[in-house]
Amino acid sequence: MSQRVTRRAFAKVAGAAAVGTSAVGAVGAAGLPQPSTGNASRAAAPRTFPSGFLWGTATASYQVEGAVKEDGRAPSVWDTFAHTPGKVVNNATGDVADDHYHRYKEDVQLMNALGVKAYRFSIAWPRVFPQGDGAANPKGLDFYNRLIDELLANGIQPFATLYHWDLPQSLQDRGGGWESRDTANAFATYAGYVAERLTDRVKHIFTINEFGAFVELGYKVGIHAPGLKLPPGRFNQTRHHAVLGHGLAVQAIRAHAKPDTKVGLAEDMTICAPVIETPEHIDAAVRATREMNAQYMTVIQEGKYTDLYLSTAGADAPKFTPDDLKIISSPLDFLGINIYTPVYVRADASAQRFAVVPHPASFPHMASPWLFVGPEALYWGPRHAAQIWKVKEIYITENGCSSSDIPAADGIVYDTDRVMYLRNYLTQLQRATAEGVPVNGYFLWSLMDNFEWADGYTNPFGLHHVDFDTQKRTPKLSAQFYKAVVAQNALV
Ligand code: PNW
Repeated sequence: MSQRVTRRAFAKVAGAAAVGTSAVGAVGAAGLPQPSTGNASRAAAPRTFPSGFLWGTATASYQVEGAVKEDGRAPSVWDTFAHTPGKVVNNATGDVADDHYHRYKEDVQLMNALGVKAYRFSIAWPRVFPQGDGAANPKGLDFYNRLIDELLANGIQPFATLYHWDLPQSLQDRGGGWESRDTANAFATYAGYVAERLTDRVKHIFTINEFGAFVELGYKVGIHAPGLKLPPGRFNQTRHHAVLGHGLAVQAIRAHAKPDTKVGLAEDMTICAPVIETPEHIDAAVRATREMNAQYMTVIQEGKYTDLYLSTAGADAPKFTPDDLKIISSPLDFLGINIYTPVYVRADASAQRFAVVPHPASFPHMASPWLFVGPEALYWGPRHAAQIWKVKEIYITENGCSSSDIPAADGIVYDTDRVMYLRNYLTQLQRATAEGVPVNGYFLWSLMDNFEWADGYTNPFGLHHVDFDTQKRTPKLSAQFYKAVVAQNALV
C-alpha cells in the first residue's frame, strides 16, 4: 500500500517537473500538460516492464486446430461432447475451428505482426497417442514439429502445453478418464514421449492446463467434457488423479527431456484479492488463496493437502499414499498462472479467518458472465504465489477477455471494452513487476477468436477477428493496442 502511495506521489511530482521543462507546445489548450503516453511518459511515470520481459499470445489445440480426423488423430472427449446435441451453444464443434492445422504459417505471421516473441500452444494427446496409450502416431506429432520449426524460423519461442482438455476418448471409455489412476500413468508415458522428441527446440513445457476448470466443470458441474456430475468421494479422487498425473508427467519429462528443459504447469488458481488493501485484509487474502487452491496448486507446491480440505471432505476425502504426495509435489522450474478474475476476500473472525465477499449484482463483467472485471487479480495472483510458495519464475500464461466484437462498416472490430480491460489489467501487472514480483512474461489469450468450449463461437476472446465462413483473420483495435505495448515494453 505505502509503495503505491509513494509511486503515485512520485508521479505527481515528476509530472509537475515535466510541465516545467517541456516545450510550450506540450501544454494543451486548457493549460494542462499533454497526457503522458508510452515512451514519453517513462520519466514521469515509470510504467515500463523489466527488460527482456517476454510478450506472447496463447491458444489451445481443440480450440483452433480443426483437422480432427487427419493424420491418424482419434476423437477426444471434446469431439464427443461437442457432437452431443445441446452441450455447446448452437451445437458448434471444433471440427474445423480456425483450421490452424493447415493455416499455422499464416497464424505465425499474425504473431510476427504483433511483435510477440513467444507462443503458447497445446499438443493434442489424441494426435500423438490416438488411444491415449499403446501405439504412438508419429504423423500426429509431426504437425507440432512443423509448427515449432516455423515459430523458431520467425524468432518466436514455443511454449508447449501437454494437456489442454482434449483427453483421448478411448481413455474415458475404458477407465472413466481422470477418474482412473491409469489415465495419470498414460499421461506420463505420453509426456515422456513428447519431451524426448521436442525438447531439442521447446525449452518450456507445461504439463496440464487448469485443473480448476477441466476437473471441476467436466467431472462435477458437467458443463464441459466429459459432462459428468460425480458424487463428492469419486470427484475428490478424480482431482487427486489429475494432480498425480501432473507429478508423474514432471518426472517423465525430466527423465526424457534435454537437460535445459524447464517444466511447469498453467493453473487458473483462485486469486483472492483483498477487499481493501489494508494489512488485515491482505493477510486474509493470502490465507484464502492457500486454502482455496488446496486441491491443486497448494498440494502441488507443498506436498500436502490442507487440514481444512481433508477435514471438510471427511469420508469423501481422496485416498492417497505419502508417495503420491511426493510425486505430486515434484519440484517445478516455473509457474504459469492463467488470470481472468479475482475472488474478493475480507478478514473475518471465523476459524479460517477469512470470508469470501460475493459480487453484488451490479458488478461489471465482460461478455462472458463469469468474467468479472478485477484488474488487481494480475497484481495479487503472482504476488501471492511468490509470497506463499516462494516461486521464483512466473509466467502469466493466459489473460484476456471476451467481447461482443461486431465488425464496424470498415470491417474492423473496435473492441474498446477489451482495450479497457487489458489496459487496466496490465497496469496491475506492471505494478507487480515494478515491486520485483518475478514475472518473466505474459501470454495474451487469445491470438484469435476460436472455439470457446461450451460457448461455441460466441463470446470470442481473440485479438484477431475470425470470419469462420472464410477463415479470414482481421486484427481488432486490441491487436493495435497490444502491438504498441509490446513494441514499447510499457503501458500505452
Ligand atoms: C480458460 N471460469 O478457461 C481456458 O484455459 C481457455 O481454454 C479458455 O478459452 C479461456 O480461459 C477463456 O474462457 C476458463 O469460469 C474457463 O472462471 C472458465 C473459467 C476460467 C477459465
